[in-house]
Formats: sequence, C-alpha cells, structure tokens
Amino acid sequence: MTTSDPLDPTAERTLVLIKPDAYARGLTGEVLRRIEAKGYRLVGLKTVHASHDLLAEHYVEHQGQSFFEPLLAFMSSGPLVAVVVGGNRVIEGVRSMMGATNPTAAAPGTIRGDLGRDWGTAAVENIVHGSDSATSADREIALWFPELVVQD
Ligand code: DAT
Ligand code: MG
Repeated sequence: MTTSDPLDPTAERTLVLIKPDAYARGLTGEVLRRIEAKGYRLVGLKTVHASHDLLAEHYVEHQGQSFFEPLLAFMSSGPLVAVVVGGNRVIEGVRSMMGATNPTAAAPGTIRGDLGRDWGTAAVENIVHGSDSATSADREIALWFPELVVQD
C-alpha cells in the first residue's frame, strides 16, 4: 500500500460533518462533490442522527459558551452526514474550502460562502464542519468512526 492510497491508515485524514441544515436542504451531494472535485478521497461516510452526548463530546472545547446548548440542539435537530476525508494536507485544505465560520462573512467560492446564510438562529448554521488540526482530527475521527481507528 502506498501513501497515495486513500485507505492507507497513515495518510492524513480529517473529519467533515455535513450539518443538519445542509442535509435538510439537499446539499449533501454538493458538498461531497466539491470535496471530490478538489481531489480528496472519501474514506468513510455515514448518515447519523447524532445524540446530545456525542455532540457534547465533539464540541467539548465550546462548553460554557452561550451558544453551546443551541449548537447541540441544532446539530441534533435532524440527520447529518459524517465523512472521513483523506489526502495530503487535507485538514488545511478542507478548512480553506469551508470558509469563515460566519456564513455571511465567508468568501464567495467557499462552501459556507456559497451555500450558507444567516437565518437569525442562536447557533450559527453554516453547512459544514472540518477538523481544525491533526490533534482534533484524530480525536474527532475516533469519536465518529471508531471502526476506522487502527490500534497500535
Ligand atoms: P468552526 O466551525 O469554523 O471551527 P467554531 O469551532 O468556533 O467554528 O464553532 C463551532 C460552531 O459553533 C460553528 O461552526 C458555528 C457555531 N458558533 C461558533 N461561534 C458562534 C457564536 N458566536 N454564536 C453562535 N454560534 C456559533
Ligand atoms: Mg471549530
């Protein structure tokens, strides 16, 4: 197996969540299309109606923020699609494709800039999540895709 094999467990990976707003609007395919068109590989993919507990763990860094509970309510409001995406520098690459957190400010051409907007909700609804570092990616992939984690 070479490192160009997307299923090589040593290749760089990131966790993408196509959030309930995007799922409900039928934008899952458009987000996946962009990721594949960029050249990254879909390593794992599933539709999940995430629990409050899973989301509290996923967003643990935001515990105590005023938007924490609204964020969990939004993220558990319907199904989402969880994806492990692989490729060289994919963590940085997907963050760049996503655009800024606030979809009004996100640049046109980015996923959030093209597909998201402000709906006046307590939690920002912005189409997509992507891990922000290698440490976050490892932690988040273990949380959402324990079956993909190779024990050493
Ligand atoms: P990102 O998703 O760009 O990494 P983040 O980790 O700071 O942003 O926040 C996680 C999510 O929480 C974000 O995608 C949308 C929501 N959020 C962030 N800041 C917010 C705020 N001030 N008010 C409401 N929702 C917010
Ligand atoms: Mg973040």
